[in-house]
Amino acid sequence: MSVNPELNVPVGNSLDQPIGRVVAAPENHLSADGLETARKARRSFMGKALAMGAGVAASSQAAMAATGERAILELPEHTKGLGQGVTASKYGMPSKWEGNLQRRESPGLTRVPQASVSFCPLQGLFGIITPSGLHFERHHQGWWDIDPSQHRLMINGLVKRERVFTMDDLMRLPSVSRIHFIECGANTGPEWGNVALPTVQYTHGMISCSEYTGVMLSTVLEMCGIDKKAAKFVLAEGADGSSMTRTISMERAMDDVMIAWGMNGEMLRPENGYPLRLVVPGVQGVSWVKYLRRIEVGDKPWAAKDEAVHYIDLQPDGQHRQYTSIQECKSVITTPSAGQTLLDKGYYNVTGLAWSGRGPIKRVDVSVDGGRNWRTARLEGPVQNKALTRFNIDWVWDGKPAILQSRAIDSTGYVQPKINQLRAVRGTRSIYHNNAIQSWKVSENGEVSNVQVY
Ligand SMILES: Nc1nc2c(c(=O)[nH]1)N[C@H]1C(S)=C(S)[C@@H](COP(=O)(O)O)O[C@H]1N2
Ligand SMILES: [Mo]
Repeated sequence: MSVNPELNVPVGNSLDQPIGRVVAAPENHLSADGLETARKARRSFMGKALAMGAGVAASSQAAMAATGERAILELPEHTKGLGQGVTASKYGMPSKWEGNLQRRESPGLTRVPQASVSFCPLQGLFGIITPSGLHFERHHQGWWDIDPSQHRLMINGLVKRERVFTMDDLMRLPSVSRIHFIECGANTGPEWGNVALPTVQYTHGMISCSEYTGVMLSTVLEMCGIDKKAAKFVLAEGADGSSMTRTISMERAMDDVMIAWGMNGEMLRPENGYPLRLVVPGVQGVSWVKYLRRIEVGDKPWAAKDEAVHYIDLQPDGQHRQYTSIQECKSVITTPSAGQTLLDKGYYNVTGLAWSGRGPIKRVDVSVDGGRNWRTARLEGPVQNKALTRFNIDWVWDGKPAILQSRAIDSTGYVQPKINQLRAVRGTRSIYHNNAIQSWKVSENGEVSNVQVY
């Protein structure tokens, strides 16, 4: 089996994994006091089972021998010895066998790690939630671990009462928890220029999905008394050296934007904006201001550098699209994907992720012949608003070359476009906002690679 060293889950391995979980032994549910009783009960059960007849034992031994598997034939060390003590007073970490599953930097993408990207290993993840230690990172001037007791959020501008909040002030307010994706506007950007990055981690890894906890921005703005007639926009500002400021319409600000301190059940990670970040569901990552320190209410867009000069799309006619905020409907197959290798012909569960900045995903279709025929995939529910949605579909590979694609449709009826449809409208000089259908080629030898199909 040949596997790219950066890939944690070669396709072969994921099929080798047990399909169901072994039912937990009863002692798993008992307190320490109950353990001895449970052990005795188990011993007597096993004794009875053994006594039930040598015939059963003999045939099961024959079956075991036939497997030729050491883990079956011999009792492994860990069935005999004493395991490790509880993992108290330190943060629990993933298994050492999973160490290859890491965020990765794209070599040569940026000059310094403080103004760079680390990509999320989508090929190794299950479900829709991104483990916080694998959340993609995008910093313009490096990250900070800010002392929350010193951190402040100021609300100023067209409000009746300008206010400064401490973290404690904010965390007393009515809170909500919601699952949303965040995608950098530059995700999949190199595909505009036909640059075939080698794995889904690099093509699509500037997306992650978490459960965020915080207070609605509308709650805080209402506390300050916004001037309903004049107030049309808000400006969000971060406390790092990047002078990250972004304009958000008042309509959106009062809708589903959150001031979040929580991510996946714990405080935000420093890389992702600890202790406070803006969550702007459906909108490109740059508006999700980290280390949030100020929100100004105003009557016109600010045209800050990160919206006037950066994060704009150069069109074929030489003009730029500005304030293109919403991440349009998009999807990608994460397994099998480029860099992985199919071990053999036969059954595969094709799986991937779909999302839309406009609402929930309605349907995902999958093609194995480069877009000639499509079948509808199974969505893993519950399907959530402006969140990643996991899809699966059965596929029996006949060993011949194949081209795998997925095409998502969102609740507005919008259908994810092909790359040539996007190029016809937007040209080839954009960096941002590429939501085209992704194609993975499966070669006869099972190797999967990144190709473009027009
Ligand atoms: N203060 C601050 N906020 C920021 C940035 C930044 O560099 N500084 N980067 C932005 C960009 S471009 C993106 S894509 C997202 C990335 O968020 P993440 O690092 O949590 O993935 O944060 C946005 N918010
Ligand atoms: Mo970004």
